[in-house]
Amino acid sequence: MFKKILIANRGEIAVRIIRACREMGIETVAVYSEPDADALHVRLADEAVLIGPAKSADSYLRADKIIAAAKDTGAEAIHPGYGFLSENAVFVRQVTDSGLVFIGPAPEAMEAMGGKISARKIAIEAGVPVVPGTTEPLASFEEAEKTAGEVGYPVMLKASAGGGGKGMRLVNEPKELRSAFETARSEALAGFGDDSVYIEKAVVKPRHIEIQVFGDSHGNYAHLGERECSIQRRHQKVIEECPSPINDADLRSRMGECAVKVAEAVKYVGAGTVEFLVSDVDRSFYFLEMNTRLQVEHPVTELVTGIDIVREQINVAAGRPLSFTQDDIEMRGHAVECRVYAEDPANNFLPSPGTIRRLRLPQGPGIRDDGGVYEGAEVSIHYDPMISKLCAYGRDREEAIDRMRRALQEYRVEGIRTTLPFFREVMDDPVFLSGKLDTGFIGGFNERKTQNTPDQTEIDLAAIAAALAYTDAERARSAAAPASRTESRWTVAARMAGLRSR
Ligand code: MV4
Repeated sequence: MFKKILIANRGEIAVRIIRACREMGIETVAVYSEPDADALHVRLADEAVLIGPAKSADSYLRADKIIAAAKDTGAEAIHPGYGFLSENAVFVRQVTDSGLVFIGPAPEAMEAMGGKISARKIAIEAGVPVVPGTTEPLASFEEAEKTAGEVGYPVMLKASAGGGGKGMRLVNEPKELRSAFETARSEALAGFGDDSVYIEKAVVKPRHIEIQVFGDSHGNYAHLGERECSIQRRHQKVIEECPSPINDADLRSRMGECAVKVAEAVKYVGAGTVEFLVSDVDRSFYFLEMNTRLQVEHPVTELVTGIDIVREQINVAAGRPLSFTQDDIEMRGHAVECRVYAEDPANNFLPSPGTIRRLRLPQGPGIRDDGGVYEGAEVSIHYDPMISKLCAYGRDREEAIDRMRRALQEYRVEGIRTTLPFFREVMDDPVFLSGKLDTGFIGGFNERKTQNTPDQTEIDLAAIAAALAYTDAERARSAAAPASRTESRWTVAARMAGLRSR
């Protein structure tokens, strides 16, 4: 087992990994950029190495500096966390060529899953359902037209070099196809320097459900159930939960088996996540892609299965077998995660950097907050503005949401704006509470909000109506009392409604 691990990341995930190392008796080395000198992960690590200025390209993405820091401090392994270099096969090779262990999959597995087309081909060969469509880029509009006719509308045109929702176009009927095809190609060329586009049948209002998988270097594989990740904003997950409200044991085992088949196909070692689109119509599911890293939302799986995913990653990287078999895995209870961001929901979620003047974190039954900040900490503009992942665990979904609602009320941050008010509203949203989620949830939530929020005229009229009702009551009372100078009812009403009387 490693004696010392370097964490090549920052923020809450660096803190999370340091905690796992500490519990395992492993020393930790943090790396940090100049603005992160006082960051929580630097404070918690046993050692810390400055690797550069604020810009990620000059610090957290500088493979040479990270590897040098590991060599200089005698760290035997590097944990990349997520983001930054966590899915960079070149970095993995540099780490292993330097005689260090990369805590994650082999570069070949990373590369096999890195390209969407190659990942699709692997899934097809593994007998895993993919969305019907082409696996090679379309050679012509005629081929697009032919395929669309075969799979049926609506279809989705996707840029081969796209990803994360970029370079996708939904086509609902044949007459739209030609212009959509031309536009998709020109956008792909402009966006990614590669105009190749492929076509799939569109899964309408899909859920995004992902399966946590694990492989070790002894040929063992297992899945840790699913996570519901349909609540996304601009293809960024916002709220995740485990298990999915629609998954039952049968769907879970079928999706889990498919996820394990994909992992086996690339001899995957370590923690990975296989993403699926799930149709609410018939609960059919389709392979979307595989993420070859630890996911932000891993805590909800940890809470429901009891498995410490980071600990397993470290054990597997050290050559140990998985500490569990598939039969050991059971889903118990329900967990929900809210990604708390330093963004202003009242201002189109614009980042809200600054100093956290006051911070009160929620605690108590069923609450876990994986955070990377403290009172007085700076939320920088240089990096992802997530300040913590608030998780609530309960015996079932209802209890988990009750606890999340209570925790969101306790959670206090002053000095910056956060997405906390947004989550407080979602926890009372009838569609969210129903569990009938799909990737269009946030769009629908915003529409419901707009519909239920009266516009200013309605507010003024309500105020005047209230004032008139009040003056009527006043007049009735004064009619019973001695005569006195009575103002016109409009003057009184205007005064009551806070409007200047004309
Ligand atoms: C789709 C789809 C419907 N049908 N493919 C979005 C980003 C990338 N992961 C793939 N995405 C989608 N692919 C077909 N054939 C709907 C989406 C999609 C989506 C998927 C998962 C999570 C959020 C999403 C938001 C919009 C669209």
